Amino acid sequence: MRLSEYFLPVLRENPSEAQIASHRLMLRAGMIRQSSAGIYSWLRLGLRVLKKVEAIVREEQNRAGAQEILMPTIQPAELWRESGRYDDYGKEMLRIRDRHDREMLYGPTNEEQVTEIARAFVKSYRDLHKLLFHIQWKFRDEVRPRFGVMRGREFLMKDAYSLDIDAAGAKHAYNKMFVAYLRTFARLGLKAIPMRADTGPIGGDLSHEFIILADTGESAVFCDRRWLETDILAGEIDYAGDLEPFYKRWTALYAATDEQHDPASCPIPASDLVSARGIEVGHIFYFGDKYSRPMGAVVAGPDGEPVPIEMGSYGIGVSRLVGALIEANHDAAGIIWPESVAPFRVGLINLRATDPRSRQAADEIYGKLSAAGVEVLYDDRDESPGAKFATMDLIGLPEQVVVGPRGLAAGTVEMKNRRTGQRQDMSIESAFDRLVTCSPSPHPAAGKKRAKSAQP
Ligand code: 5CA
Repeated sequence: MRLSEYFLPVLRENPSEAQIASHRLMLRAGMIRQSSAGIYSWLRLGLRVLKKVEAIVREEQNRAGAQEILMPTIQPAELWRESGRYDDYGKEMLRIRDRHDREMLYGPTNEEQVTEIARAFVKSYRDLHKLLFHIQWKFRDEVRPRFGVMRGREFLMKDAYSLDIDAAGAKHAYNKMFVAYLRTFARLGLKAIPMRADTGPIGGDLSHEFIILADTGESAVFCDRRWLETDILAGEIDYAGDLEPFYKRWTALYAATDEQHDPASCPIPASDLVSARGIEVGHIFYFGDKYSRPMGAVVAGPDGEPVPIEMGSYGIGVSRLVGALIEANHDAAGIIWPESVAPFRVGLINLRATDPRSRQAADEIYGKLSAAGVEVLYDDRDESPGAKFATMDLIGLPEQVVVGPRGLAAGTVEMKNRRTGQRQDMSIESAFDRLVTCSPSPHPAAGKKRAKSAQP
């Protein structure tokens, strides 16, 4: 993509309304535009990242055996009256009336909607187990929307719902999502730590929040330092097998949010304890028959007896993750995207757009990289080198290739790694080789055979 044609409305000044790095950088890098409090348009660069995050979330849901559907954003109030949550949910729920004066609402979550689908179609224990998910916009009229997409009113969530005949089946489903979440966040380059949590308006008695560590996170968290050394992706996962040992292993390591942590009763010595800041990016719940019983989602059990479906729900804040990724990956100059979600892998800078030789060389590199399937954003604009460097650093593409008359005279271009800051002059061929042959390897999990080492 040529920057001269691309819609990238970067801001030179720091927007005054942004209090945290991710909000400031998303506005400055032209990723989002506020529409009203907590509601945003996603511009080109922001949407590219959002879609990449969404794709990784989807792949890991599929891998765990979850099946994608798409439920509406607007739901009938009636369903929420059946579960008893219509009044409980309070002012966070946006209530709407249609032209026939029917009460509707913009879904803050979808337990009721999925329970309605289950009761319509799932009639026998033989139809279970099922794990359904969708990736859909939610609306919560938060009292204090803030920090950009991190606490929005309209936000994109992946929410999955499990349907099982008994508690053992439901726990297996819970474990599947537990594992899938650890894998999802690890693939995004984030260290996510599951912590026991309150169930709030969703309900139930088993729940974990997944919290990623970031210096600017909203809440204080504490964890065993061994968490920092874990490699979730090293092990093979058989989702059909017994996942309880995996669950036990990852819940045995101490981790607690500020509210739950009590230094006096902490089970590990202070020398093993890491104190950090965290952002909640996922939350999973097991709530049994909380919705199925009042809503009549009942199946025939093995002896024909009626059994309410055992359920759980599993959320990931997809749009929040874009902000969280920036909180965990930035410096004074801007964003530093992990390879897995970078909007483009390479930023190609032509330092002298008016110099025919530079232009020809940069055009050629751009053409070859694009043809080789490398995602390149090519700064072909007639701007000062300083402005081009600043824009590239701000938008945080992992690799930069700088083409200019001086280097070309010596037969070289400059490669810069955005994260390490390391620069290296190299021939065009070597740069090309490095970018094409060292393209991010297909994720280890994409292969069929994986090492067993990290299995408990
Ligand atoms: N029904 C359950 C699970 S599907 C549920 O709604 N859980 S939740 O309330 O914890 O939300 C799931 C995830 O959505 C959270 O972990 C968080 O990452 C994200 N999220 C929640 N509220 C917001 C918000 N206001 N802005 C951005 N993301 C949010």
